[in-house]
Amino acid sequence: MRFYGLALLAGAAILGACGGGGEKAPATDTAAKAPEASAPAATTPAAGGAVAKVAATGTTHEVKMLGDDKGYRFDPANITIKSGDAVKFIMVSGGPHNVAFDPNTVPADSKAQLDANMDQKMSELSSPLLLNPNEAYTISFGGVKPGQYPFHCTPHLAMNMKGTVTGQ
Ligand SMILES: [Cu+2]
Repeated sequence: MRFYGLALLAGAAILGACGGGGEKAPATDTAAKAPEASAPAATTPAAGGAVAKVAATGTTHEVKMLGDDKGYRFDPANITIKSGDAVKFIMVSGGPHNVAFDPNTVPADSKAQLDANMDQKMSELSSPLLLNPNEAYTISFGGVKPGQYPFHCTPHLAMNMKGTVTGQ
């Protein structure tokens, strides 16, 4: 009985010693080095001739983006706004949808301003894709001159998903 107990104690002591000795490699070495390099570079607007975004000050008009058994469409497709208003495009069904103005048809003297007013663009005058219902993308027409601004949905251009913002 007594030997048995001692043996257990000795065993525990050895296990304890082993456990303590096993911690010699500090865990911090490996974790520290990886995720530093890719800190997002601050996107400062280009220096020469860059146009600053102008926030909307007027009404926000809503346009739904739809795709169902009636086809792919903006609703309403044609809207009339005042300079300084905003247009909020809301993904309803049948996405992904986006809003893209054709650089060739946008009035030349407002192209840079409209482009500057669009956040997170995929390319010039082209919004990101909206994937999920109730996602929305708002474009300020602040500083954008009166005129016709035809737009389309890039994924559904061939299905005639188009509209026009008329600025007054
Ligand atoms: Cu679409």
